[in-house]
Amino acid sequence: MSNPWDDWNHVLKVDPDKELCGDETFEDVCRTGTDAIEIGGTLDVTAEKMSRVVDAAAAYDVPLYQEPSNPGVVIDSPALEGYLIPTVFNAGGPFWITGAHKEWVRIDDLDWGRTHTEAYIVMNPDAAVAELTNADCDLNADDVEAYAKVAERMFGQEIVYLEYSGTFGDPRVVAAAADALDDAALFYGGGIHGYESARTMAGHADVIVVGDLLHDEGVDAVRETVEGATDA
Ligand code: 1GP
Repeated sequence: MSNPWDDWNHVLKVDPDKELCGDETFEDVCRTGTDAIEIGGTLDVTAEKMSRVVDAAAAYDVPLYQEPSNPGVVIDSPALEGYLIPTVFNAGGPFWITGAHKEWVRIDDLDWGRTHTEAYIVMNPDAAVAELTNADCDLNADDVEAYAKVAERMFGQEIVYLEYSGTFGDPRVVAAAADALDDAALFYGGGIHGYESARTMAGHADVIVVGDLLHDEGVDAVRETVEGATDA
């Protein structure tokens, strides 16, 4: 069975709590050449902010996915191609592994056909996601490889997401995660800031995710990362 992300190299993550640069619009964002837009953020996200981004990007031809950080921000919109639901495998307690999910599955008529899960391995202890989930980020390449295997082989995860949010990760660790996986797709996110960094990580991961660059530098910088990912 094919997955939507089988053909992706590049995902742009839009944080609904952050502004776009200058007078850039969502039309500009959708024309960066990214393969998909993931809408989500760790802090201060609301359903209303989510809807604003989805509505603004709906008119353009890029698949939109919501990545909710908690059940309260999940929105139902026909403009969404689907949902990417994170589980933090190295969280400090069960809430971010099954606890939040146990609340989320109570949503009426949950559309499983459009729902996919991501096994997060959080690597940057200073990132908001690490603090929120109390993640154990003291992991070497062997640990990451082991988590990736647990995610794929024991929990049947189709996406393993190596999350260095806010900092550029160690390519050797990304390579180790890639080696550990047979079928699951490896997503890498964190600190990608231009052509070279995109190309480096896309040389190991199946999909690279670019986040802050959009809000800090804008669409031209993002376009370079699309090129780097495509050339890898
Ligand atoms: C964040 O993995 C993404 O969830 C992207 O990270 O913001 O550092 O690009 P950056």
